[in-house]
Amino acid sequence: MEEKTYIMIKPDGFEDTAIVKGYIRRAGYQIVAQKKMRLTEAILREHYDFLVDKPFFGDIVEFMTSGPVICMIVEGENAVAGMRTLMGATDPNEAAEGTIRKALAKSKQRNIIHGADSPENAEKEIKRFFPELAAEKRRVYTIKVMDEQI
Ligand code: IDP
Repeated sequence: MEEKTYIMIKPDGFEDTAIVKGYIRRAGYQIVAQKKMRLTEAILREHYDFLVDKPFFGDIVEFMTSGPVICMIVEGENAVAGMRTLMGATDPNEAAEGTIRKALAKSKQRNIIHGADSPENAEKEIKRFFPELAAEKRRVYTIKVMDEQI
């Protein structure tokens, strides 16, 4: 099934943006929208609402606001589950060979990349990080936002 997912390169992956995009494209997915952004604590409280009570949440905010992120909408056959597989386990020590986190991530927290874990969350996250698409009054899933060189 052709679907869209929300992917985000975290601040520790910014320097490796081209490499990460290479993984995504070689796996057969298309990056149909992308932008560089700086996150705020407010958006992280929404995005990681299931983690706000964890003792390490402050570290997550510090890490995720420490530099720019690359927000992407990635499209393809079973993109949500497929991208989760390509990313690898949260902890790079547990990630399978050939995955992005195995190759590039440093720790369970500094793990390079985020990917939505269900089609429902993908839709929510696309709306959260690409609110300008809703304002376009076109279907978010058919628009190509920008293809700037990053
Ligand atoms: P996921 O990114 O693989 O879906 P989640 O469990 O949803 O993993 O956690 C979201 C993010 O929060 C992780 O990618 C990681 O950056 C951070 N995180 C999760 N668990 C821990 C932990 O035990 N220690 C430090 N950071 C964590």
